[in-house]
Amino acid sequence: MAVGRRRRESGGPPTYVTRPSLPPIQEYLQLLQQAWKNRWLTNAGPLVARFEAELARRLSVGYVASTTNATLALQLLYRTALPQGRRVVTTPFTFPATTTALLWEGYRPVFADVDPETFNLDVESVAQRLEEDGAGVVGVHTFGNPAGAVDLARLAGRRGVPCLFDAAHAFGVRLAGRSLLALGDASVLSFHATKNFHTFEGGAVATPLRRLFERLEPLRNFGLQGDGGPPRAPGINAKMTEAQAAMGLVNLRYVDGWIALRRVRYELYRELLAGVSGVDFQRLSPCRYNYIYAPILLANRRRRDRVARDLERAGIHARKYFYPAAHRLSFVPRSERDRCPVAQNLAERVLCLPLYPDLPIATVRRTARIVRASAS
Ligand code: T4K
Repeated sequence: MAVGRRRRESGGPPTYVTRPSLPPIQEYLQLLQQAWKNRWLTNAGPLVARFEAELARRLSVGYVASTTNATLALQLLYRTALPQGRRVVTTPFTFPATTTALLWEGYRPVFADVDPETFNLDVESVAQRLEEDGAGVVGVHTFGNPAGAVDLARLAGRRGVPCLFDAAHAFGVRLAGRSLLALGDASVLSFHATKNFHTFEGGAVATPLRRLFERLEPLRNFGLQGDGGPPRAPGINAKMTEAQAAMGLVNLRYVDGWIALRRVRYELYRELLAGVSGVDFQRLSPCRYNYIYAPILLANRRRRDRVARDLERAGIHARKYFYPAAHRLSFVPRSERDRCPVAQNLAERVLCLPLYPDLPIATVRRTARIVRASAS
């Protein structure tokens, strides 16, 4: 009903914030035929093994454990790397999964504030919260931006606590020629359909640390060690299927091209909105970026909501990622509510514009025109 109304008002189909990138279906079907031939569909099949090996090579990281989705990957990683039941310092400016996975695993999330320009954790603020008995840090490369990650890993190293990254947005990002996934103890990638690289649903833990990988890897398969014996730790079912891995293997052939197409559209937004009063962009660290989202920062909440409404009327569904900020979620302890004014401010001002490889250039121009008219 709502979609039908939007179609009429805009005179065409709606423009979503993103659309899954799709390879030629024949290539996917060819790989699926292998699964049919093998008659092997899940539980560490050959396509999953091949996908993990290709990912590790492609992302220049020692060990990769694929999973059903990134949320379960976060849970497995937290459980493996963080001391049970303790306080963990993390960011409020993120998708709820970063925080809810901590809660599901019985940790207490405590929030540090973020940098107003990069949107990533403010290292000073993290240092302060670590003082209060923080047992680990979970950073996020927000919208793929690696800003501050090196300093965060260094700080955690100095304090002797694990440093984990929710790298759900960071597929393909490289920093000073190195994989971002080499930083810290481990990182989690998301291969959800809406990401720049996907396996329908999917995720992975990537780590340079062999021992961490060896402890985590069996947990995604009920804790079974593959020796026919009983589980030695309470695992869960977080296995990737052959159908997901097949999608990943085909998409690996196309992802660089898709990123290049995203880049053209992202840079066009920047060009068209440069100097517009009341519109700012996230400050990206110098890196090989992946152009996964196109966030803009409006002057205040009222303007942000007005721009979103005007776009919506034109059939363009921009998204308020990430509103509300995680420290304001109803199930987070009230004592965290007033701690992070910068994150709160960002949550009220950020709007993600449509961005995907085949987004028509004319739609980028139309979106930018509406933003220009509505933002100031
Ligand atoms: N950590 C961070 C920092 C994350 O951002 C996320 C997920 C996670 C962890 C957890 O990762 P996973 O467990 O999901 O692997 C979407 C995604 O579902 C979610 O993966 C993502 N972050 C988040 C930022 O975005 P929604 O609720 O905004 O999705 P939805 O269904 O509204 O889709 C967005 C738009 O995409 C729609 O308006 C239309 C379009 N779309 C979507 C799907 C699924 C399509 O055109 N086709 C599709 O198949 O959460």
